[in-house]
Amino acid sequence: MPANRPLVIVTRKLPDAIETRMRELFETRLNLDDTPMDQAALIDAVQKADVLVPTVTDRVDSKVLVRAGSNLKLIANFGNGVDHIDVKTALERGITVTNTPGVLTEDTADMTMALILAVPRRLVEGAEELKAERFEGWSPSWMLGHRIWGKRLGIIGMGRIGQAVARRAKAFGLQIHYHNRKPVHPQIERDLSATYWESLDQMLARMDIVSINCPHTPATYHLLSARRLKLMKPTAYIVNTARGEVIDENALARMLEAGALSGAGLDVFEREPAVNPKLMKQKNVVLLPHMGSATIEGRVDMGEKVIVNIKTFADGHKPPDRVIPAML
Ligand code: 8YV
Repeated sequence: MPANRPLVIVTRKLPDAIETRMRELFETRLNLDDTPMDQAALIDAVQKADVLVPTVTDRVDSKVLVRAGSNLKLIANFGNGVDHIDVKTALERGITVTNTPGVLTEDTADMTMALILAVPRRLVEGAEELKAERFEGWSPSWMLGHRIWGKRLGIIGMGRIGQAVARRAKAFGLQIHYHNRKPVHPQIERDLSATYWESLDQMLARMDIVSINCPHTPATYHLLSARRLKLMKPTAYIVNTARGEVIDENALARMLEAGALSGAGLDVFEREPAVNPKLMKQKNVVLLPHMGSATIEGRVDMGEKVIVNIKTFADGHKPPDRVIPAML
């Protein structure tokens, strides 16, 4: 790759300040009208680029990667999750992959907490009732939801985002439980008054609210399968701001329809942008269009990380946010 000005192809529209800086530093091709790239466009990009900057909407799979030109040496993902990139094939072909960890933790945790509040307290439903002019004055029995204070929250995936959710939830009076590949540091557990469950099945059966905060990997695909969803209490709620694929969406929709679960707050879906029509019909769900990390500040910080990763790599050093297979 040309040492100083690699050809960087960016697949989507990024914040202006980021695009401007990228053009100052690199030979940069932008996507100003923000049309998502189809497979043919992606193949064309990987054939030309020294560096590809994709997002979650690009499927950088082995079919795309086998067509990559020999000059493609870095995929600097704009985003934390890399489940849309075949990292193994990339690494086998000598392509480094980086992501943007850390900078969307607090925003995603805020949105998770918002859903933890919104679903049991019927926030969206209430707002819709008012706009539909069905508010006829206060009533002791109208729009009753459920208290979250004192309830048990089970966090699946106690990484950076899971812990940030736990800090918020503790302040709201929830009891923190979690399932993770391994327990977190004892000091963190003490600070959060958190209880570790090695068995996900056992934890699920006892929680009032379950929050998904783990990445989507082959090991977490449909982690919340139909069998596991059935272990949950019918009074329980489920919140997902991680990846749709972690829950069997069809099974979840069926259970909500049957009243076997009390509600769900979902920011992510299995086949985005498509959303299961059964979910759309439910009253007890809050559905958001994958906006957990959607703050201007967060997007600029993500862009800065992408720039640092490309610049460090182009200068001949190891970029700070390399994705290594052990992480997946
Ligand atoms: C990002 C996300 O905005 O970073 C992630 O993993 O899910 C999102 O919040 C998106 O991935 C951008 O590519």
